[in-house]
Amino acid sequence: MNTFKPHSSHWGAFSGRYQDGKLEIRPHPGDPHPSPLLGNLPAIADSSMRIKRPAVRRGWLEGAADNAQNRGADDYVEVSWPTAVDLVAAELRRVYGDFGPGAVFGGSYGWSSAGRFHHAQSQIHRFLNVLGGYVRSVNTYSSGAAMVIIPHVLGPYDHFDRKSVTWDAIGRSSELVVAFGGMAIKNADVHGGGISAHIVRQTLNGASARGARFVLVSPLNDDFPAELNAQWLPIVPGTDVALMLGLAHVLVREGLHDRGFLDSYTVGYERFEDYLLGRSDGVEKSPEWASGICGIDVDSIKGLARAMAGARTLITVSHSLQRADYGEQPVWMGIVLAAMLGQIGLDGGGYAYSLGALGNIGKGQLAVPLPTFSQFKNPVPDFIPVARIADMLLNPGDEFHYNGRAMHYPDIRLVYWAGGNPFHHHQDLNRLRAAFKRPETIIVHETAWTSSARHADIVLPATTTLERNDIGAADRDPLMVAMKKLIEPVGEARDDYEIFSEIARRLGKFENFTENRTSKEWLSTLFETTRAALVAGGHDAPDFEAFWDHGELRLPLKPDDGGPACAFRNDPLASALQTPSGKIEIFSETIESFGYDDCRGHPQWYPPRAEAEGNESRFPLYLVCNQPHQRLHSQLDYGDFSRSTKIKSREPVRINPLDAAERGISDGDIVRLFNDRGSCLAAAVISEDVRKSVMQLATGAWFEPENATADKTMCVHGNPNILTRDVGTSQLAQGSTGQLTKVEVERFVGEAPPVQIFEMMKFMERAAEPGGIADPR
Ligand SMILES: Nc1nc2c(c(=O)[nH]1)N[C@H]1C(S)=C(S)[C@@H](COP(=O)(O)OP(=O)(O)OC[C@H]3O[C@@H](n4cnc5c(=O)[nH]c(N)nc54)[C@H](O)[C@@H]3O)O[C@H]1N2
Ligand SMILES: Nc1nc2c(c(=O)[nH]1)N[C@H]1C(S)=C(S)[C@@H](COP(=O)(O)OP(=O)(O)OC[C@H]3O[C@@H](n4cnc5c(=O)[nH]c(N)nc54)[C@H](O)[C@@H]3O)O[C@H]1N2
Ligand SMILES: [Mo]
Repeated sequence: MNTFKPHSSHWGAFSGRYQDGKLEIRPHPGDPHPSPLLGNLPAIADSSMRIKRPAVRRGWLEGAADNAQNRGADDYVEVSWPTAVDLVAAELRRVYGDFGPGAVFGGSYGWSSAGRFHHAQSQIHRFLNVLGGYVRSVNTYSSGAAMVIIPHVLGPYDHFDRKSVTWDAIGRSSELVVAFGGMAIKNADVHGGGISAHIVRQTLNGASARGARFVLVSPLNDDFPAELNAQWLPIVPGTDVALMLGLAHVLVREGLHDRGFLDSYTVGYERFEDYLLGRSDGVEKSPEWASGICGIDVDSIKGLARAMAGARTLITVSHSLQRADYGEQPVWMGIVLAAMLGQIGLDGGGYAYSLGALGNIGKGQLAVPLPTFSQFKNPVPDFIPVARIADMLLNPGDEFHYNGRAMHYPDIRLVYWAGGNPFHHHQDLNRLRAAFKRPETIIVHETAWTSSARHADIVLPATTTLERNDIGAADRDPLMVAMKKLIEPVGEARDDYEIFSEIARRLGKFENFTENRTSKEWLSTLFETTRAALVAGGHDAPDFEAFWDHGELRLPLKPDDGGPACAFRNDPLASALQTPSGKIEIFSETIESFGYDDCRGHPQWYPPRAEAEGNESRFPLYLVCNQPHQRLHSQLDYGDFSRSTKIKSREPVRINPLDAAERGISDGDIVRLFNDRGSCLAAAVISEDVRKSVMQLATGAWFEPENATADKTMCVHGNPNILTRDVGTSQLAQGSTGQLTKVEVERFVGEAPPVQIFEMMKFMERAAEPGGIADPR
């Protein structure tokens, strides 16, 4: 009889037991609302989607001329581990030798898995740094625009992401929470690195029972839990800035704005007010003006503005708002609106960016550092904003702008990825397919045959966390977990650490990479950082063996001091913000000095690009491409819970009844969504919870091209990134704009091409090991 052993994941702590060929999962007993996403885990143990052996794309292996054109459509040849490692080592030696580290792209963006040591991003970055470095990526798909605008106008991103308004403060003090983009409970199911207690639902309900009111500004009605009875303002997507300006206008016209706060704590309000009242551009941003853009009626705008001025009000702005054209603006304008209300720094009031987007945001701060595997230093100065990958591969040498700098795209020969899925996360997949034909070599470590693996030249099978021991711990979560190995490696899968160690050995860098430690030795070494801090703080501090035997360790939290915003309010000189003026920058001289036409000195309204281009008549529907409730991104789309939500094997797309009726679409129909960039099939779900003229198709259905050799192909499964635009938020941040796009939809007539992505990969015979490769040892 196997016993249940502790483990952890992005979607919760749990214990697991593998017996009779089945993995059983029990959520952590301390978790008040365990996530249903745990239901995707058992498939890891037995899915045909797991990569069993190293595999090499045939065209690359044979060195055929122009073979890169066949990426995404080629066969794979399984090879032995020694051969695979030799191939990778020889190719790295060639590229580093001939072109240097500036020709290697190792950005390798992605969530990988929980676990402080076997964290694929840390592993690959350390490995590439040992070889001399790599071109990196900066910022995230999550928060690309906010990470650049917030430091200019409020201070370090970290301060306002990690040390902002807490759930405790909302439970205690908020009277009105106005959530732009909502706080969908499904999003708080996950947190990168682990989450031991899902508390968002109970906190919101507690505040509601105390009498707090909630307003949901969103094109979807389920971005707040239903039981909150939030007031739903069904906004036209991409128009929050117009609504915020309309609210600000009411505050000024009715004398409800806090002049004292604006004078003491902000700079540049006057210039913004010139814009707001139309003195600078002749357009008053009145509620009537706002209503015509955002679709919320004038009385609701006026009523909300007055309510906000008359209560302890918290404004939240979700990540999703800034993952769109000019995404810097709603983040900034939300800050300005909160500043006008004068409540920034008050308990349960003011402004919180991205609260609810992940389960641990808004929890307390840990009082001790977590174990961290050093990535070493990267000497290569070149980088891209993360979502500019296709631009980089397609346009080496071209100039682009980022945060006040003119930069050039590097010339990339080799791409190395571990722990991310660009064919999940990137926009305009037909364009990404073209971009992925450019490098000479693409190497991917993956656990499963994702679309990114299917576009690589060398695919190395990685273990999942279930197949290895690790330490589970995450920012803002007090539970450290002894993640114990639950199953044997599937097929010939190996840990990323082991794979990199072997390649490093071939390249004479074994000691540099491993410091001569085994995985097990690394776990106890890394644990020491936290243990030493516990000792120094006078806390209980077990040694590694005791922690491992016990299975978990509770870490101390810092007291909730309200964070930098509260300190600034209490003493604006001693605790000045880390902005050029030391205050909230309603006008930023720095940003103005960059001279960008798509992000100027104060927040303002820009019509979304599709509207400006006049595409709205051919593609009249907004598509909201948000995070899936049934999985984390693309991870475990082959898992039981995710697959249980498919309809006729397709991803569900929600459509408003009026839009469906206009097009003769019924519930359960297979439909085709399309625009100039591409198309996909999905299954219609008719729902009143989406605003008229809006559809919703979550991200993460594994991309399956109808025709892998065509330049432009349809996805038969329902991946929205075949439709989204690959363009940066603005020249300031160059963030991803994947949340929104415009499309048309029709009922699919005839026999729909089958979804085969979850069928077993077909291989050529395990070929005779390729000759002609000199053994580099
Ligand atoms: N249209 C649109 N696109 C979006 C978004 C959107 O809102 N709309 N959201 C964006 C956002 S916010 C994000 S964060 C990204 C997410 O994009 P990603 O983080 O790239 O997505 P994941 O599916 O989590 O990819 C992680 C991959 O790592 C693999 N993996 C897991 N553990 C290991 C391991 O131990 N070793 C190795 N080698 N591999 C491992 C998994 O199998 C999986 O394929 O998507 C972005 N894309
Ligand atoms: N279950 C689950 N949870 C997740 C993830 C996941 O993959 N699965 N991914 C995690 C990650 S990496 C991140 S970064 C966060 C992302 O956090 P977010 O980006 O905030 O999450 P989304 O679900 O993409 O978007 C939230 C909601 O914003 C609304 N919205 C879209 N456009 C607009 C708009 O123009 N105006 C307004 N007012 N609302 C709009 C949509 O209705 C959408 O449901 O989620 C995290 N949580
Ligand atoms: Mo994200």
